[in-house]
This record gives sequence, C-alpha cells and structure tokens, in this order.
Amino acid sequence: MINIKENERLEMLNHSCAHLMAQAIQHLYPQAKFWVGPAIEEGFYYDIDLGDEVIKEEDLERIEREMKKCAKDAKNIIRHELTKEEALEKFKDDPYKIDLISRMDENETVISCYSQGDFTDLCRGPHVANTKELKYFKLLKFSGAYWKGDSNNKMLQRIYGVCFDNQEDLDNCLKEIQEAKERDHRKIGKEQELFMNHELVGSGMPLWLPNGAIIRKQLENYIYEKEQKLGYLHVYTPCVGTVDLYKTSGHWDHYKENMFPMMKVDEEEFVLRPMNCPHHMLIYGNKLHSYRDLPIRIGEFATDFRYEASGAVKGLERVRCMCQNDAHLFVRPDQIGEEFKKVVSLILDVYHDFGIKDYKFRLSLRDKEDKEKYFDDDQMWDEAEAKLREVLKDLGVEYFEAIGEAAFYGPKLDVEVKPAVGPEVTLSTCQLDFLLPRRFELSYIDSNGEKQTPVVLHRAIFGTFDRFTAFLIEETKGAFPTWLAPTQVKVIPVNPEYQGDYGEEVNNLLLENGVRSELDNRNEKLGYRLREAQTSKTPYTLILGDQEKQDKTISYRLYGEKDTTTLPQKEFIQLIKKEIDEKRLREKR
Ligand code: TSB
Ligand code: ZN
Repeated sequence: MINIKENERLEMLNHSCAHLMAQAIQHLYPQAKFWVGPAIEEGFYYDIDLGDEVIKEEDLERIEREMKKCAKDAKNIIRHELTKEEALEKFKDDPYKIDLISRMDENETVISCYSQGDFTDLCRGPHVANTKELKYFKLLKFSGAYWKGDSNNKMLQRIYGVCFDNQEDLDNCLKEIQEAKERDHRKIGKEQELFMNHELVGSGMPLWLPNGAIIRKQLENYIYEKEQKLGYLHVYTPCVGTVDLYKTSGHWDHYKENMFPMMKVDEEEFVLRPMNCPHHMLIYGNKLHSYRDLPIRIGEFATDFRYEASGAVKGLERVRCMCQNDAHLFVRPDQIGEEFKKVVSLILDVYHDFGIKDYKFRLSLRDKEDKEKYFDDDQMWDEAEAKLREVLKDLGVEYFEAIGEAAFYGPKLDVEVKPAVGPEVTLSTCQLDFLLPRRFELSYIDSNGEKQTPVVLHRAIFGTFDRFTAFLIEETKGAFPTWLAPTQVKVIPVNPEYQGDYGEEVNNLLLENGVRSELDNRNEKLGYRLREAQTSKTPYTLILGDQEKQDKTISYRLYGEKDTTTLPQKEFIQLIKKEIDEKRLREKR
C-alpha cells in the first residue's frame, strides 16, 4: 500500500483534497464547522461538526459529486497571511478555528489561510495551485471522532478519502483496499463462524465459537508442547487480585488507566487483572530458591482484562478480555543474555512454523520525561536498556527503536506486524525487568550462601491467543493449514441416495483416526455442495462416486486446486495424518 506521507506531491494533493471535501460539505451542510483535515498515510480525512446531522453511507456519493463540481470550477487556491489578531477577528464565529488560533505558538507571527472560491480555511499549506488538479479521488469511509480525541468532548464526524495524480494509481489503491477488506479477520471470522460479539456481553469481549475454539485449542497444544520441552512450568491462577497486590507491583500507580475499576466483595477490594506478573511473582516467592534452580520459567495461558478505548477495540485483535501465552522467567543476572536469546529463538522458531515472514523487531524504550508512566530510577533503566542492546547486538537481529513504548517496569523487544486494516500491532514480546522482583522482595541464595535478587523476563510468544488468531486469519485469508482448519475434510457422496452409506463409512473412518471430518449428505446438487466446500476453504474435499464405493477408494481435491487424486482408504488416511502431524503449511504440501 502506498504511503501518501512519503511522497510530497501526494501529500499535497491529499491535503488539498481534504479542503475540496470541506468546501463541498459547506455547500451541502451550511451549518458545518470544521476542525482539522490533514493528509495521512492512507490519504486524508476531515473532522467536521455537522450539528445534529449524522453522515450515512449514501451521503459520501453526494459529497463526492459536489466535490467534482467544485473541482471543475477550476478555482485558484490562494494563500493569505494574517496576524493573530486579524485571524481571531476573521474566524470569530468559529469556535474550532478560534481554539486552533489561540493555541498557536507565540512565535508564530504569521497565520496563513487558503481560499478557493467561496471557501476559506485556516491552514499552513502547501496546496496545489488550482482545484482542477484534483481529479482522481474517492471518499472511502466515515466514523465518529471525539473532538481532540477526548471522550468527554463532542463527537465529530470524520470522513476519509484518498487522492492521486492519475486513474490507474487510484484504481490500484482501491483494489488494495478491497483486498484488505476481504482479508479482514472480522469479516472472515463472521463468514467462518470463528467468533462473535454481543452487546449483552460487552464491547471488546469476543465469544469464541466452536470453529474458532478448535483453532485456539490447537494453538494452545502447540505452544504448550514447545514450552514443556524448554523447561517451562505451567500454572493456573485466578483472573482477579486485590488492589494491594497491584499496589505492591506498581500497576496501581503506573497502569491504572488501563485497568477495570475496583470492585468490593465483603471487605476485600478486587481488580480484574491486566497482567499476570504479580501472581507469578507470588508463586516464585512461595519457596526458597538456590542459584542452581534458576532459571525458573513459570508459564500460563492467562486471562487478563484491560481497558481499551471503545474506538480502539477491534475484533480479536484489540480486545478488553484476552488470554496471554504468558511466562515469567526468573533468572540470575549472569543468565539474562542466554535466556533472552532462547526466547528470541523460540519466537523465530514459531514464526517459521507458521510461515510468518513479514515482521519487524522493535526495541521499546522508556520516555525519560514521562515520570507518571515509568518508575523513576534512571540507573535501573540505563542498566536494563544497555543490557538489552548488548543482547540484541549479540543476536545480530535488525531492529528499530521506539521511545515511550516500554512497559512501566522495563524495556522490551516487541515484534510488530501489519494487520489487513489499521496500524501495526505488537505480536510477540520479551521484556527485561529489574523492578518487580525487588517490589515483591524475591530472592535466591547464591553460591556464598547470600541472598540475591533475581531478574525477570516477561515474555509472550503469541502475545495473546486473541491477537495471534486475528493475525493468522488475515495471513491465511481463512484458508488455514490442515492442522488448524476447524473442518479438515468434507466428505461429499456424488449422490447421497447411492453412495451415502459409503460417505458415512469414510467419514467415520476419518473421525476414528482423529481427523476433523464432516459428511455432506444433503439432498443438494453435487455442484452446489462442492462450491460450498470451496467457499468454506476446507483443505480436503472428498468426492465419492460408484467407482470409489466399489473399490473402497477415496478421490480428493485440495482447496484451490482443480485436480482430483484417487487413493486407497488406508493411504489417504496416512497422507492426511502425516500432514497434520507435521503441522505442514499449505504451500509446503
Ligand atoms: C508478557 N506482563 C507482560 C507479559 O508477561 C505483558 O503483559 N506484556 S504486554 O502488555 O505487552 O502484553 C502482552 C501481549 O499481549 C502484547 O505483546 C500483545 O501481543 C498482546 N495484547 C496487548 N493488549 C492486547 C489487547 N488489547 N488485545 C489483544 N492482545 C493484546
Ligand atoms: Zn508480565
């Protein structure tokens, strides 16, 4: 996807197109007041106060038509410069512009406006010279957006669009947007009945349907087995803790705005937990440890609750109730490097198994100025950040740095991926923490018999099962590898009346062999049933006619392919079981 902001000409075109849209809206909605309308990576948007009016889908076309008209008027886009006083006077009836002007830097002595015909907007520019240059544009979508992003403020209407220099670029962009929509895990999740939401449960609280639950169970089994082999000890802990627990950990001071509010039960004050570290710290502290016992790796598939802004909640990707593939590794200072490297190689191993190639490592550091988010101990932070950089250098992985993205307790190495729609998100994470072990007064006895404080690595390979599944749906476009597919085989007798019994026999044989098979014995045309097996993206479709019934064979077709192969029953079972056992990716089949 083209990044509009990386091309000066495109950025200017899109910014000018935002003005053109505002002009058209002013014609159609005379009461409209305009907040800001920048060019963004995907094109442009404008935030508009339309009074009581709410934009509907069909309005976009109407606005677009008016934009074409305004563009054809071929008005020059002219810059004027004003003093602050003049600007305040000019926009005195527009509270939004007054707000912008009043907040402008003292040093900004000149304030610029751009006019095109009957429309003037406060703006720094630059713009194209004439509206006739704006020919190849499209309005894409709209949403509500709180003024200044604050939910206590009025909800404005945000309309998005995109503009190019030629029809071909616009068409390509629209095609990409369409493809991304097709890949969106929310769409596929609905079509394939993977998960649902219900207002009675609440926003950001998805319900995993049977098909989605099969995928999740496979993911759990997969990562559990890997972690077992690597010496992780899995536990179960409650998804609440007392306020005191989170005061001890520091979450109460540094993470409160991400937490659900406290609830009182008898005399105890509880919170739904946003993270599992405090519970695991208590488990570590439950007995004495010698330096020889370390590292101790405590893992859990743990449910957490976080307050995410309602506008940010998205399918399975950003939820308020999530399940982390979490672990806390308690190590001696001399073990940090080795243990960290083991985590990174586990991440790489898992990505290889899933065929994930498009990702970036991000070194997430603290923002030194932000004393509220980060605990105040420069020495501890410097030590942790230096250690992490050293490990990354040893590993030789490429990464970029991001200030202000660290956890409140320490720096992180995050893995960033790009969803079909929307900005990048973090999948895996590995975090270095010198703080929580101190706050929980954890210790081990060193070789001299002295008490020492362990260091903790927080890590989540999948991140959460929720986000990882969202990502997987989009990566595979819903055509999961056989080992993950909710239905692995569709058994279709050519004519249920004649081969229905054979279909049942084959279906049962598959089920007995642990293959997730489904018999389609419906009284529907063969073509219809085959098409349905295709649209559901089932990996194997079995087509059983008289010949197969007579020879006790199986004819199968792979999803997305036209050829049919015939094998004896036993051989087919062997073939599919091997593919499942090896967790083979589709392209490696
Ligand atoms: C790794 N205490 C650590 C843990 O030990 C922790 O909670 N880290 S985290 O805050 O980064 O969260 C772990 C992972 O959860 C993230 O890397 C991300 O992949 C995933 N995640 C975070 N917020 C959400 C959310 N709202 N919805 C879905 N997944 C999320
Ligand atoms: Zn943690």
